[in-house]
Amino acid sequence: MSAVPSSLLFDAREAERQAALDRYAILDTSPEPAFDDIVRLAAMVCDVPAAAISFIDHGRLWFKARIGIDQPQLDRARSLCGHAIAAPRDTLVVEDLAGQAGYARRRRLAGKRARFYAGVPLLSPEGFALGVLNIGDSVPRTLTEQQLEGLQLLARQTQHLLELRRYMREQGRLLSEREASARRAEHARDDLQRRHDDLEYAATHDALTGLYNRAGLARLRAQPDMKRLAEDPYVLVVLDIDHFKQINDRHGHLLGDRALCAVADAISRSVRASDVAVRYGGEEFLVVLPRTRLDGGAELAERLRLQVQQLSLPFAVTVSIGLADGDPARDTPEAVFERADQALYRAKKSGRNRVAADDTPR
Ligand code: GH3
Ligand code: MG
Ligand code: MG
Repeated sequence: MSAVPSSLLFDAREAERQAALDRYAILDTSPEPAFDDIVRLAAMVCDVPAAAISFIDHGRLWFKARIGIDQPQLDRARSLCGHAIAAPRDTLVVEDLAGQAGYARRRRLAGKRARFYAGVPLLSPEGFALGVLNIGDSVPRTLTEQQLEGLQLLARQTQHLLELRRYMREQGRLLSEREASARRAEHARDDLQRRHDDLEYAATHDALTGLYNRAGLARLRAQPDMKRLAEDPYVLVVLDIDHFKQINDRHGHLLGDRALCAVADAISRSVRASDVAVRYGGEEFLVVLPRTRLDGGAELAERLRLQVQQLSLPFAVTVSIGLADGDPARDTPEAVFERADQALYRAKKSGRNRVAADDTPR
């Protein structure tokens, strides 16, 4: 088995390191007080003018927080931090750059005025060196043991901060995903409810006139407040357009439809909010008047008859109306309808365009 060239291994690890850094989504973000505080503390503890939290991103060194450093980023090849992460477990301390072999090159690397440098690598939980907490000075320095430990503790705090920051971001992302899916579910529920309402409306209303249809009447009768209303005496009005077949034959079906709508509108205008108007058949309508006596129902029916007669249509339209009163304690709805229908028959027979009230002895 041939050995893998070490530069390839390095490249593979470097790609993983870079990927680990990218997962923090911290590069090129705005300054954050918690990171600024750590940098200030590092400079105070070590008594130096310059300190930074630096991340090594491809070919550059980018500072999340810095004091005593002018540029927001540096060339990676020209920075000592780039070297500090080569040994992720170790703190790199150079007390005097001038005392080192190759000082001229290091001087270039660390900045023109730099003589002192110390950097603690910042590690991800998997052990990748993401960057460095580093300090520097323009004069040679020796850190006390306490200062070195302080710098390392601050590096550890920076790592905690990075993990916390990533966790918070992840939680924020999950939360907004959850909110988005809750919003989607709510929209879907509203949509379904709307479609259900539309279907329910279409099933219970007459498409031409907008009045209730038979199914709508049945549905209404099942409703609790209607049930309560239906415990009291009521009047049932049955209304039929006169010679409607002739209207259709003479003026066409479309004008016939217009007449139907005009009659339905006249009914809607004449009734109270608690009354229920239904298109019961082709040109037949029902009106239920809760808590009404026969004479009151007859007055409404007469008003309605006149209103239809006065409609402004290209031809005359009249209606015949029959009505009967019902007491839920004694009468079935079918029996009341039968009596109202009989009255309507009498209105038709005695010349149409009139109102006839039930007069059967009870
Ligand atoms: P009467 O005075 O005895 O009630 O006579 P009529 O012609 O009104 O009664 P008939 O029952 O003979 O005719 C009703 C007509 O209503 C027949 C049918 O074509 C028409 N019709 C039913 N539904 C509609 C509709 O939706 N639109 C139109 N234009 N006509 C309809
Ligand atoms: Mg009819
Ligand atoms: Mg008719």
